[in-house]
Amino acid sequence: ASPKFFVGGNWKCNGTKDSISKLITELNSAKLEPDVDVVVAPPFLYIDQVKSSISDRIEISAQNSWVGKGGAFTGEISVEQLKDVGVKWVILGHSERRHIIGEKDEFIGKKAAYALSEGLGVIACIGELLQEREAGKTFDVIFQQLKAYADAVPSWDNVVIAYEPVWAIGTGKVASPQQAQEVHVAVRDWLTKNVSAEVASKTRIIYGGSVNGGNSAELAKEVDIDGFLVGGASLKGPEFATIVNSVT
Ligand code: G2H
Repeated sequence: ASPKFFVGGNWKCNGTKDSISKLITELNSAKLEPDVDVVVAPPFLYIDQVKSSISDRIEISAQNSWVGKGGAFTGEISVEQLKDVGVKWVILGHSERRHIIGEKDEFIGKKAAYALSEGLGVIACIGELLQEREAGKTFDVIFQQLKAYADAVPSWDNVVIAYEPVWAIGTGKVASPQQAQEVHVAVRDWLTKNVSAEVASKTRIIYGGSVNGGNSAELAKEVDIDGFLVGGASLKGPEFATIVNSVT
């Protein structure tokens, strides 16, 4: 059987108390297919507001977490604090953190290991830049990113891998279903060879990068696409529900 479909909404650095309240009302009244894990990742500041008003049907993710126990780390948020307010997941290794903030593979691996050891699920992002794809280095890049997670994590039980080609993020230029499927198969093969066949078959590999209500159904037909990480289109409740319901 294929692993359970997983759809995450990454709200990034968007929203106000009012717009988020409207979005929650939309999400709470949307009809969501039951056999899908649905997660939203609000900005830290609004997590409490979301947690207290969103349906229990939807779990909450953070968009980042500190690499170890909290303390004197100005501006950071610890895994313990996230758990305290009811967060179940954290997105790590997002390309915006890799390429804008400068987070490196090893640091991301450590963050994943710490979050998992404390019981959070990790949405572990990977993905190549346009120039890397054009240079024929897509697989080298994603295998190196996968290795950094594999070297660090104690177990893959609570990990969802998000393949997000950087050239498709927020650009409106979605990967074709075939392009995404090709990489998802390569990720699964890599897991078989380097972790285990069991982890390869159980781990959800979701696609992110300009997913919307108009392209999710085609993408979801691909055998190795086990869900989506959605940015822009997750800010609209009805459209996000359409993406959730594209499960096949
Ligand atoms: C990729 C995605 C969500 P968008 O970053 O993580 O964003 O759907 O806006 O391309």
